Amino acid sequence: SRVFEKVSRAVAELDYAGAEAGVAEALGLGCDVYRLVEEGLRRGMVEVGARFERGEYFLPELVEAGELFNSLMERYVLPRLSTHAGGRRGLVVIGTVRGDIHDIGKNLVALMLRVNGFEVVDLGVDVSPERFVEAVKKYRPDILGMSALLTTTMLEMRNVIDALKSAGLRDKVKVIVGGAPVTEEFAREIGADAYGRDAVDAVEKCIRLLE
Ligand code: B1M
Repeated sequence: SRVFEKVSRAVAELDYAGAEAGVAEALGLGCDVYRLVEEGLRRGMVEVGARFERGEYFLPELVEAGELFNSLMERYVLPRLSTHAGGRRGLVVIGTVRGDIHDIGKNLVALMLRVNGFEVVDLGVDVSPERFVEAVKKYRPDILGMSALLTTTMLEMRNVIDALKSAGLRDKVKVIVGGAPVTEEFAREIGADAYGRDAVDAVEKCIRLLE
C-alpha cells in the first residue's frame, strides 16, 4: 500500500522524521503491525543495502539504518505486540552465525516466536559452532535457529550442523535457518529441517516442526 511505500522510502533516505510519520500514519489507519515491519521497514533496509552496493552509501549509513530500524521498533512496534505466557509451544535456541554481526532480523524472528508462545534463548551474534553445540547440550531445545546475512557466513550453518552430528545431537533437535541470502534450496542442501523466509514464516515452520 502507499503508506508502506512511504515508510520504506523514508527508511531508504534515512529520514527518521519521515519514517516516524509514515509509521504513525500506518498505525492510525489500522494497518497490521507485522506487515508494516515487513513491507515498510524491511523493504527500506533492502534499499539501503542496494545503495551501499552501488557506492551511494557507506558503512556509517548502514549503521544509521540499523539504529533507525531499532528505534522505530522500540517506540512503535514492540508496545503493540503482546507476548504470550511463554514457553507452552516449545523451546528455541537462536543465534547469528560466526563472523556475522547482523542481528535485526534474528531479533525480529525471536520476538515473533515469543509473541506466538515459544520460549527463546538468544545466543546473540557471532556464535561459533562450538557455542551452538554447547547451548543444545545445556538447554535441550526443541529447535535450533540460525541466522546469517552474508553470503560468506551462511556457509557456517553447514559447520554447525556437522558439529551437531559429531556431538551425536543432530537427531535430538530440529534445525531452522534463515536470513537474506539463505534459500530453501540451500537449507535442504546443508541438511536443515526448515527454512524461514521471514519472521512469520519462521514461526509457522517452527510450529510445523513440532507437530
Ligand atoms: Co550489512 N550487509 N554489512 N550491515 N546490511 C547486508 C546484509 C548487505 C546485503 C548489504 C548490501 O550490500 N546489499 C551486504 C551483504 C552482501 C552479501 O554478503 N551478499 C552487507 C555487508 C556487505 C556488510 C558488511 C560486510 C559491510 C562492511 O563492513 N564493508 C558488514 C559485515 C559485518 C559482519 O557481520 N561481519 C555489514 C555491517 C552491517 C551493520 C552492522 C552496519 C548493519 C547491521 C546492524 C545490526 O544488525 N545490528 C548492517 C545492515 C543494517 C545491513 C542491511 C542494510 C539491512 C539488514 C537488516 O537489518 N534488514 C543489509 C541489506 C539487506 O538485508 N538486503 C545488509 C532488516 C531485517 C528485518 O531483515 O535481516 O533480512 P533481515 O531478516 C529477515 C529475514 O531475512 C528473515 O526474517 C527476518 C524478518 O523478516 N530471517 C530469518 C533472518 N534471520 C532468520 C532466521 C530464521 C528465519 C528467518 O530462522 C532461524
